[in-house]
Amino acid sequence: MPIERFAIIESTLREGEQFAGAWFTPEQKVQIAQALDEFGVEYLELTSPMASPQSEADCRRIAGLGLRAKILTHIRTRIEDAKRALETGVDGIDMVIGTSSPLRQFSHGKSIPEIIDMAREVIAFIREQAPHVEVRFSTEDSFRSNLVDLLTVYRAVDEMGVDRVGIADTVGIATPLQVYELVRTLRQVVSCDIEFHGHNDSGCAIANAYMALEAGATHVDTTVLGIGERNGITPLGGLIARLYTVDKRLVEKYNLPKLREVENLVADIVGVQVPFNNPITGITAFTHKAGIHAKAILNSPETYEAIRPEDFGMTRYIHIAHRLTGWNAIKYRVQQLGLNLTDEQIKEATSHIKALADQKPLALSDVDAILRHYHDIYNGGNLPPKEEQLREALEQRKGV
Ligand code: HCA
Ligand code: CU
Repeated sequence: MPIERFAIIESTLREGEQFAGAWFTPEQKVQIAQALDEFGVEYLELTSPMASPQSEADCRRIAGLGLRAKILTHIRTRIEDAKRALETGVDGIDMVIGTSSPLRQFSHGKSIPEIIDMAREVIAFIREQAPHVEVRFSTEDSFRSNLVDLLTVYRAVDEMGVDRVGIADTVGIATPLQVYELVRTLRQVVSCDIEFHGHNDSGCAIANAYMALEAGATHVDTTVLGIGERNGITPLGGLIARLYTVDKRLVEKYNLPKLREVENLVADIVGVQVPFNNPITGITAFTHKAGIHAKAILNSPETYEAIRPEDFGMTRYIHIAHRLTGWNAIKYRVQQLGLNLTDEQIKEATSHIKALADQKPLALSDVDAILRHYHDIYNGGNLPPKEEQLREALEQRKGV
């Protein structure tokens, strides 16, 4: 099923607040909300106003900012939670209840018919009090829930008129195929929208979110850098990279160059580094190293880049100071430095660089020194130097 339409529910200010390192001040929450709004996510999900007095105040404040994104808050399936949520002025309410047997047994202790009754009461209350407010109902721990139980609950709440049902891989165990199959099945059972919320305990959060969309889900939960309970959920940037490489047009609606700024902001606030291998914004995401790669990239970046760094305000880097380097990449550096060397001379310098790189790690400044030296030798005296003279001259240089 091709992805026709989808929206991001950005939960850095809810799931992200459950990250071990997160302690957001009200001002930081506003900053994060504004940055995500500028990026263009369709929804922001906020911590329940029942969590604490400050959480309630923050919810009201962000709901009152007049952002483009719709503001949601996340509650238990209870009337008192729904009441408090409505008082904050949010655009929508995401309610949740556990349906798996571990959660039914050890958390709330309710049976499936009791869960349906609770949902009916809360949904009817919200519909009656605030017909314009979006309602979503989700089942926590969906992948450890009995399929018949799950579908029974979803069908019931769909008939009660919710806007969306949510599937949650709360403990991060679902495989992409399981997600696909569950969403496909659910798509046949309900007529409302479908949301997917996936934890990353087994490293499948991006793949699972993508498979949910492929199977017909309409909404995906993300957080910036994937922060959340334990090791978190689908990261915003990773989902964007996944969708971009399927079809760039899927993510054209977002302000892509803003991604790095949003990630840096959240990384600073929660006291983590952006991982070196983060999709798109990781420090090595556009660094090319092997000679074969560097040569092709210099001819045409699409050879080894599935993502255009410029689309995200990033730049590529060609790493040439190592033993895997090639003469084409070295030639590029010669041109950057404005040196005058023939292809043959560059090949000779490249052999030299490779031989040195076998002895010790090189820095770019080492390569530059070698190239400048070759330039001086070949352009200073008119006679090409003998190999021994060259080696001697090079070995005399400190740090080479
Ligand atoms: C949690 C709740 C939740 C809710 C997801 C949802 C989960 O366990 O903290 O509302 O769909 O992962 O189940 O984040
Ligand atoms: Cu979660």
